Amino acid sequence: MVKPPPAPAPGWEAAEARRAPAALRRGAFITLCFGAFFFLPDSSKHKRFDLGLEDVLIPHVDTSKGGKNLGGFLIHGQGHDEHRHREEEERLRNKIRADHEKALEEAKEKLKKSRDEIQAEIQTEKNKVVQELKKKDSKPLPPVPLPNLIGINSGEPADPDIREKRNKIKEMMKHAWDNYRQYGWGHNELKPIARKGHSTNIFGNSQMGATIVDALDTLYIMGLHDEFREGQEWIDKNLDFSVNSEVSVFEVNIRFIGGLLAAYYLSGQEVFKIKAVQLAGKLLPAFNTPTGIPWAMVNLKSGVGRNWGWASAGSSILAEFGTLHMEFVHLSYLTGDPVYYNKVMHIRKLLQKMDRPNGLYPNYLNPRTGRWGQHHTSVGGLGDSFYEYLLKAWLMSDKMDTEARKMYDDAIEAIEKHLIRKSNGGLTFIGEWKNGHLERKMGHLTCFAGGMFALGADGSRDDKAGHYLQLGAEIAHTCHESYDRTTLKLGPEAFKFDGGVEAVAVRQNEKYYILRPEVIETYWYMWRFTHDPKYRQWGWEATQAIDKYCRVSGGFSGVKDVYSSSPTYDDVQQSFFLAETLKYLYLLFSNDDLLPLDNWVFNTEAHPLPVLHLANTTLSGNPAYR
Ligand code: DMJ
Repeated sequence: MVKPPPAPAPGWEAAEARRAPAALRRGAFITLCFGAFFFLPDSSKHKRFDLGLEDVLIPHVDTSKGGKNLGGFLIHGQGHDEHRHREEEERLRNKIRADHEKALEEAKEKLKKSRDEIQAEIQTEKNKVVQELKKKDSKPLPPVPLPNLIGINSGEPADPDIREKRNKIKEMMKHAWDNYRQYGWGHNELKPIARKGHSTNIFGNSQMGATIVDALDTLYIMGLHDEFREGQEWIDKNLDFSVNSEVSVFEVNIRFIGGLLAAYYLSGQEVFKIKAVQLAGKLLPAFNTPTGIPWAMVNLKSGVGRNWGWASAGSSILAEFGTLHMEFVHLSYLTGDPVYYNKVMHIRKLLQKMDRPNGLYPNYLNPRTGRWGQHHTSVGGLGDSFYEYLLKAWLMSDKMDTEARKMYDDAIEAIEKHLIRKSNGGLTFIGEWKNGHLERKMGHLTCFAGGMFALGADGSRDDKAGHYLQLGAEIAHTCHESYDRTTLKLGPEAFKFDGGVEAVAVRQNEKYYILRPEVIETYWYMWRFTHDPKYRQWGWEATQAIDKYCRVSGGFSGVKDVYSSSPTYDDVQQSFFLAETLKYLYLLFSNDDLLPLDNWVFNTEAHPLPVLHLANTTLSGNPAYR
């Protein structure tokens, strides 16, 4: 609708009002000619075409009531007025014709340009649109009071021997980082032997600098501040999530969102928070399933999600959709937007309503039907961090989220009853439940559970704290045995307790060590809760073995057979080696006042997030929510 004119010269005003649309049409025509039109938001595309030619060329004149309505302008009088009006229409038509001719001339001029020039113009146009979208994405977040950030710069041990060990671990971190910096910068991971970048399908097909994001908080607590700044600069300038890339929702959440949030809390640098929130927005379409259980993978650009081809009956994986809670609660806390919190609470509510065979959670859940897939249960791969996050949801809420604690207690009771056994040689192990049968095999991944039991001991049901601390110690012992019974003193990927075999890998494809952290993670938790020196001793054995057998001049590599005295390398420096393995080792040789467990909860990728002292679990205590 055109506004009524304020002065008695409607014709002139009308012409002025038409001038802008004519210029717009000229712009639209040129834009259309060179393809950039497709980068415009839908609303502006439509706007341009709504101002069509007939809008101007066919005036809305109604002569029936002795007055004229010209595009909203009411013109009174006849004779002289009508003549003036016709003249004005004529002038307007001429002007429009002239504008069109000019536009055509401009278009012809453009077509004379070289292909390169035209492409450069399209690129400029695209960049402008991308910049505008970016500006929209990075709108300021509401100020939120920061939680208690205690013990960020402490931990220096007084004992010179411990200090020396800690320095050695810092040196290993520098070796891993410097080589990645030199040979793999910006790639997701490093191939330390080929000395080039590496990636896997969990990160999609673009260079998202996974090692940089995963390593940031370790660099920070080790005091490697120049390296931290390099990483920050790369993230600021290069980390872009508007890419046509299909990523794992779980991996991106634990490594990227967890890593960015931890870097934000430790350093206070806003860029990390902004990037975490931008990325989280890109993961949200994964939740658009009939049940709200997210897909395993999502395309960051299109938002299209799907599940792994290998998962039972098109299912989502328990350890993946069940390992979002910590990060998503923090996202809601920092943004004041409950959307993240609601997504993870919806998953929890759905799981609470479901029947659980023997009280156990199967690893597979179909996001279309809401039904379990195969009845396999594991505290290792496919199940592990779901249980971890139930406990940590409670801890992170300052122990207010008692619903999570209850779910954890119930789950652990069922696990103890059906999955935990003692071997003939007296080693406590956690097996895997497969369709009513216990497989007497334990994965390296499962070894994290020793630390989890110790962490959950305080606050356990029926005051069984001593029992759970003991269970943690037994798992730590078993996992140490799995290391000690190898040639390299590094643990295999999976080991058996069957047919006379105890804590030893049997199949060739289970004999590898890929720089995983879980055993060291458990040593560290056990150390924090008991201060038994054997945990530092075991941690040091592992440090020396890694340095001896996994270190190469281009970084650190996994090894293919821990029982071979001349192992071959897998040529991958995993990002979790910097995020977790080296961080847990460093913490093991630091004082307890570095990241104290009363104030910090580590996500499953070892990224520390502060305890949120909120009034209750619905986050209604968060000022940003009001
Ligand atoms: C890490 O990415 C996380 O710890 C995850 O929960 C499982 N495993 C790897 C490291 O082994």
